[in-house]
Amino acid sequence: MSFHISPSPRVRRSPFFNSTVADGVVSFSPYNRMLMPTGYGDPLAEYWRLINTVSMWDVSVERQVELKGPDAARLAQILTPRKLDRMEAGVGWYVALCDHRGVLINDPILLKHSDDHFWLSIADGDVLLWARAIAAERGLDVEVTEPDVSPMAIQGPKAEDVVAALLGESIREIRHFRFRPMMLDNIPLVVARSGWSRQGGFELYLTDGRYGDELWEKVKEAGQPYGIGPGNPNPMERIESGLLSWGGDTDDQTNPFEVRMERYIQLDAPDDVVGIQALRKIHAEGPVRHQMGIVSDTVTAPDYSDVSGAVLLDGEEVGRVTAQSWSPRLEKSVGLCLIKRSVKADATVNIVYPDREPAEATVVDLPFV
Ligand code: THG
Repeated sequence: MSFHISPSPRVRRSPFFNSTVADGVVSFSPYNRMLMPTGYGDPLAEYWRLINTVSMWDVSVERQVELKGPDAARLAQILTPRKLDRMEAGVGWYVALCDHRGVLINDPILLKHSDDHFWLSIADGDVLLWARAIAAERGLDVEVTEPDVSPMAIQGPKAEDVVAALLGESIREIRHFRFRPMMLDNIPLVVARSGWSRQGGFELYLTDGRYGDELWEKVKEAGQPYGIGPGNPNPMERIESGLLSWGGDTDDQTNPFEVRMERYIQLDAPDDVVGIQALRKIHAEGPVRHQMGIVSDTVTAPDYSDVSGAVLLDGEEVGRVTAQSWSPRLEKSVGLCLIKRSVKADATVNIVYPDREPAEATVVDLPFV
């Protein structure tokens, strides 16, 4: 199979695009009308680099939706059922965005710059349209835009050393999910301790896309002594760690209680929060499904790619597998599923795949590692 993607203004380019190509990217996935690198040709090496040393990722597809103006804090609160009144400037919070049905429509990190300035660092979805529409319908005085901001993630046990070599020892003081604006020579950044892995690390939000290739080079150079190499949000590690992939693990009915986000929902959030009434009702009635892990001894072939299938209990379909991969640390095939709440840990189920032999699996609690 060999094909290419037609160039078009509709497929937006990451400021790191040329660098990722030069470094040998072999696959992309569409995300927020951009291309996210998803591999450099050696999935196992990329996985172990993240676990043992340090990996650098072009995650500029995690676009920012900027809320700016007197009603920015009001809009942020209306958009999420996590209570924001105690949020300080300089922190990021993981939040749920829900629609009026209480369905999870995105799971961004909300970064608070000041009382009238926020970023929603979004997963794959049209939050810009959504936030603008809600702001206009509620008559709020706030500008909602997509600024020139492109995150790069540096993840793994050596990430802190690399970022310290790059930006100085002071970065070691940045606590989990905190951020600060910094200059790297002439390159403007917002530096945060965060990222979509459980191996620890930082995200450098580049705030001027003209410096993409220059930043990539500098990170590569600073990371050389630590064995840095290119990677991407890693499907094996994130399944082992139980990190949510919105749009993959969720469907058009999924509410936050089903995907282990209950600690980010406060039912006493203000009554004007979008979806809060629906969430109170769902909570009172009890959510129907839950996200669980599956472990299979039947699937013994190392498979590094996501696959999906139907989950059957005694011949009856009780849900879907949403992601599955070989786990190099458990040396087993592991996966995530969204299944009926009545099906609990230790249940033995059958997975029926569209394109391979069915397999037996055991339902387990998350995370795996
Ligand atoms: N970084 C940035 N933006 C993003 C992501 C990112 N936007 C899209 C997507 N990823 C958002 N999704 C997540 C999901 C989980 C976490 C971060 C972003 C995460 N969760 C931890 C957990 O679930 O335990 C910690 C949450 C917490 O401490 O509150 O890290 O990766 N810029």
